Amino acid sequence: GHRSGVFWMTGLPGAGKSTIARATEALLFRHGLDVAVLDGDTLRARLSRDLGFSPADRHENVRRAAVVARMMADAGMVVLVALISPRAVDRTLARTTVGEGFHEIHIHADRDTCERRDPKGLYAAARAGKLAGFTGIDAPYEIPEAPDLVVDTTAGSAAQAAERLAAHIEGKLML
Ligand code: GGZ
Repeated sequence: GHRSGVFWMTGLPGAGKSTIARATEALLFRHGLDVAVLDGDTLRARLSRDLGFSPADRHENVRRAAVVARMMADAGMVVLVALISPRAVDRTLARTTVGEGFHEIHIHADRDTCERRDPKGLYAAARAGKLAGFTGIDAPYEIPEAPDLVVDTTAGSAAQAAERLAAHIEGKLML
């Protein structure tokens, strides 16, 4: 198919971005869409190995992801981008870079919930002073002011969140 769009999933570490992106990808694939996930973890291991977590490096990380997402959408794909992208100004750059078909999705859980989940132990490492500049502890996360959709992951399952996101996406695709 040629139905395309970029669905930019921003949120705190541990909010559920990667999990929901993967579950949503599976749902959309079953519905016959060409869909791909650009995940912060994977991008940083491949495209952005030279980048760390300073504000400037996060900015560059977001910029590169937006460029790649745009190219994939131009090729006819539904692109799910799962990046913390903590700064509103960087997300605005992503919106501008992608252009038509950009949608901002806030994957929301409050910081305490994310910290309790701590899937990779990074909140604990940050609390212990072993990881400086960790988003939510000693680096900022700016809550999206006017996202296209907020997915609250504190209530309900990841599968339910993915159903909701997939339904939203299917109503927003460019033809
Ligand atoms: C935030 C960090 C940090 C710091 C390492 N701050 O749960 P994870 O581990 O696998 O996903 C997080 C990932 C965040 O990369 P992004 O590319 O999404 O970030 S950004 O959009 O801000 O550029 C986390 C891990 O990297 N990680 N150190 N200090 N997350």
